[in-house]
Amino acid sequence: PVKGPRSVPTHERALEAVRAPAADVDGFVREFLRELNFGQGVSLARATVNDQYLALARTVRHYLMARWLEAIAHQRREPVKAVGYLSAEYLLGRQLDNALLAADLEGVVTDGLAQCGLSLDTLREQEEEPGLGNGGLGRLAACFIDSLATLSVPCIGYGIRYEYGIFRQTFVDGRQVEQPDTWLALGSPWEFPHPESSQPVNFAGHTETFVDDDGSERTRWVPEWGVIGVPYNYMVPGYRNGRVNTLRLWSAQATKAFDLSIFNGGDYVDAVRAQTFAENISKVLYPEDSTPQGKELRLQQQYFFVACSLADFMFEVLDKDFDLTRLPERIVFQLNDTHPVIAVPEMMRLLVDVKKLPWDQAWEITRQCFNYTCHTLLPEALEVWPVDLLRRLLPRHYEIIDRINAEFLADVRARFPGDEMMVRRMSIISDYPERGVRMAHLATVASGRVNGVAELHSQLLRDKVLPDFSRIWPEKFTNVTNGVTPRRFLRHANPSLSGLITEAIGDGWVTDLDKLQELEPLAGDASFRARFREVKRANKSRLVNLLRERDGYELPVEPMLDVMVKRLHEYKRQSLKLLHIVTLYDRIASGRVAASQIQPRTFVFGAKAAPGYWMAKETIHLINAVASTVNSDPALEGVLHVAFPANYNVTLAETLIPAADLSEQISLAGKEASGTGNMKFALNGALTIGTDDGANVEIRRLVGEDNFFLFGLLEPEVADLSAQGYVPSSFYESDDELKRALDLIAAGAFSGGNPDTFAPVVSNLLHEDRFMALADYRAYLDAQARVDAAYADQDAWSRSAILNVARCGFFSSDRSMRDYIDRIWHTDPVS
Ligand code: B1N
Repeated sequence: PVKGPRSVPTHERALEAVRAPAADVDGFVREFLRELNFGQGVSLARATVNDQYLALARTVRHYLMARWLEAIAHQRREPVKAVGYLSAEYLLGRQLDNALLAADLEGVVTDGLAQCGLSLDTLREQEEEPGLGNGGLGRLAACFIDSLATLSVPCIGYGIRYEYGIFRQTFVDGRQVEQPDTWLALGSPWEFPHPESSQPVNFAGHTETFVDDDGSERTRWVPEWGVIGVPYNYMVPGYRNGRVNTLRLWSAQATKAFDLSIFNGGDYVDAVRAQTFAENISKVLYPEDSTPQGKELRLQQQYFFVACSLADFMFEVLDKDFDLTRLPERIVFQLNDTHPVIAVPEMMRLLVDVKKLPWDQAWEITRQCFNYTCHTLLPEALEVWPVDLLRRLLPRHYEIIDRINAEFLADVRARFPGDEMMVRRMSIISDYPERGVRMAHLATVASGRVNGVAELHSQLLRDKVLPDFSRIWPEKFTNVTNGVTPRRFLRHANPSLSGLITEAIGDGWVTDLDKLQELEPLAGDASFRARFREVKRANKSRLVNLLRERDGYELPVEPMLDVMVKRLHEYKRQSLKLLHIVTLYDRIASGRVAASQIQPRTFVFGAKAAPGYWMAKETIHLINAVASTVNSDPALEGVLHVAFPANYNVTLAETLIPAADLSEQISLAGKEASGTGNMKFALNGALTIGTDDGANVEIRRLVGEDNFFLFGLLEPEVADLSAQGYVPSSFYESDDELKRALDLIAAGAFSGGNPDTFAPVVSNLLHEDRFMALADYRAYLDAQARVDAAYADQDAWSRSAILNVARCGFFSSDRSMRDYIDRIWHTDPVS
């Protein structure tokens, strides 16, 4: 019962209760101190930095809360079709600055904290970033939900609340050592747990048929065990538009029934162990990137979050009695790679077994609700679940997949009678090397649209990865080139450049990045170029300071800053970058070139290797070894430096990218699906040295070939060379500098004279070199010589850099979202 004066209608009082605090300094200080005293339970005098940070975060939340509740209420009153983004990863980065930017509170907060004798700079450093993703795929999901909120498109992001995100990387004697990421340890002020909206999730057991009340034969799943999914909500604020969407991450908990039965059995220790077992499901993010982990726990994670999310949307967000035949009018689920594809049989199970819809009708609904984005081209990276495992863990889902497959193959046979090879190639269930469920095939069969993430990738996806599918369903396949959010990666990360841009063209670019085109004439303005160079220099000195404090590097500010940051993977070819550095070192060390003749450069690497990826970890060791040799050579002081700050993450990227002059995007052509780091660098005024791969192709086309350093084999040439039989040692034999560089590493020049240390890396390049680093070495060095020559003319270089900024508006994730909306989702914004 509602207490209080009757004259105030309930709904008005409810609205009053969520009115935001006054957005001025006094209003902020009052609210902040209230949070510190009553929320955190400390006085200002006794508060630790962590207390202050937590109170600040909660205060900032208050400013967004009314909008959030309104967005939820509005969706109930006047529902429109929403996007359900299903992703096993969200690499969010720090939340505080993003929220301040969205709510336009930075000025008020800076002044208000100053009145309390505190500094925003200190407090923001206290935040542990939620690293709930590995790399590009997880960061893309974070950019997409940011853009949807900014476009006022209703979206629920669904994922997993990993207790441990991507590991914290440390180096011990130059080798990677992983530490657990305890991002929740000091409190997590951005999340809202909702245990009352928990969802049960079942596993294992068997299925049985039975005769229903109406006389029809049905199947039911009798599971063996289950867990509870507890949702944690996060605000996803749009940029100054009053829209706040929701990110809902699921955490696994033991069910009461589960441990009670064991408690009652008297075994307390077993009961507690059972709890641990259940809660393992959301314990840790798999640290694999661009490769699947075929582990049972990973399949449990996938089904866990997908089952929670579908039930949440279908039975909580929608009314329990909603007519599910109209489901496609209310939701469109986007499958972020194959990780959530088990959602397809789960939806069929809900519709057929739980809601008792006829199979064909359920299939019709399901097909209208899903679309699939593929993020890879590496055949070994496509998920295939062993039939035995899937059947044991999700017996009913296996039956459903089997029936989907049977009906699909019947269709293929009808269209292509007698072509049993084609049937085998297309089957969702493969027979070889073991019986397995090909998740990409299941996704393609069930989805309205299938897209790649850059033009080249989408074309190769059609022609090489799923050629039979694109032949029977050409209209299913489309491209949506990736994008990055200009809020975090330009406006927030690069305040100096943002200020310069806004001064020149106004601030409309923050939500309409095509406006950057208006900078184009300024590339011809000498005084603008000079100011642009000042900005770059200031960003470099900000980075040099950070790397001194964070990692103990002493780096000069003047040299060209050459950056390669991305996951460590052979296909991305950090080893090719190393061969360039070793060659420069060797030219000087051998006296072939005087140090004074070299264009000074500082190389920065940032890269985590999957803990089980041995060759990647050896490469990290080699980068660190080359760095310490180069950095300790007095002859190279001010000429060549190499920095490899540990634990590259979103937060470090925000300082690194704005400082870069040169962006390294050097994957073997046809291997990098898109890349998104490449976009962030160009947008911040770095020039790219890159292969004809992924989104590099589109970046080069847009910025102009004169403002991009292209090199290397083209994708068809890679295919030809592979077909001929690639012999890496032939390149070693025929290129003296390449031979010298590899010999230097092999001789122990970077390992205190020990030839064994890096023998495996050298031998791998010489005899295997799956990604043709040696074949592209000479072209790469030639392109680097062009870079040096171009950089010598600083004025011309900054002209090119400004043109990169001016022409990269296309790579806003706002544009990517508009493409998804127009071509795939057909959703409308809320006014
Ligand atoms: O997705 C990014 C692309 O820009 C990159 O080119 C692409 O490599 C990346 C399994 C992946 N593809 N596949 C993954 C990540 C985790 C995992 O467990 C695969 N990541 C990509 C965004 O489109």
